Amino acid sequence: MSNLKNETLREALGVYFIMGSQNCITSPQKTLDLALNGGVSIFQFREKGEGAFVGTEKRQLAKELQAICRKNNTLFIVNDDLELAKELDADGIHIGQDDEDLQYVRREFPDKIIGISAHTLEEVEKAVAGGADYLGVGPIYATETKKDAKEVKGTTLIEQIRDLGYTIPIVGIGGINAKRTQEVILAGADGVSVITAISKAESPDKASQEIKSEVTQAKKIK
Ligand code: 3NM
Repeated sequence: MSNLKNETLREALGVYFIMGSQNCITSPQKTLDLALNGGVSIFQFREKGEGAFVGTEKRQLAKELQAICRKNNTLFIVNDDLELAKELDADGIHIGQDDEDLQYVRREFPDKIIGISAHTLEEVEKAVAGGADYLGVGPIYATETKKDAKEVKGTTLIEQIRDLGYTIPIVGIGGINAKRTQEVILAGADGVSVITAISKAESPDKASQEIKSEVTQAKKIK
């Protein structure tokens, strides 16, 4: 990815909303619409876990959420489903360490945004060498959302990555809400990835607005 694209992506990662129908307390379409109005800058469709749609229902929901993103000029990323990402011509794909091999995904999607979750410095090194465009680093705080999440690390790994001189765009993930946002950005992240704090908020628009404001304030301090 060129430097120009890299800087555009860094900016877009500010408030990174992730969800699937299983994370929402009202309709996912409504939740996403409100979240985008509030200031979410990039969205990842992650239809995964207990109660998640599969097959046609999953595809249909993905299409509808992508249309909402397009209407709002917001990047649409698909979690760990290469076929769906290809079919919808998504803007990018996010993979975990146990999903498809990064180099294979890069070959399949030479021009798309590819994000990967990283939990150790070794995984970071491999992700950078393998051509990832951004890293999801976590879990920063305890999370109820991902049952097989790794040990909580706070912001230590993000700080280590930056101390080693890596400039790859980073989003922190895991248990992040508005109050915890500044700490993550000040540690060296470009954005915060959030599920529950937006998907289960009484007002997803207000929750997104608050997180956006914290990201903006922290970036001014940096
Ligand atoms: N990945 P919430 S933590 C999807 O550590 C995901 O890689 C994580 O959800 C990781 O904002 C996580 O509700 C769940 O805590 C984040």
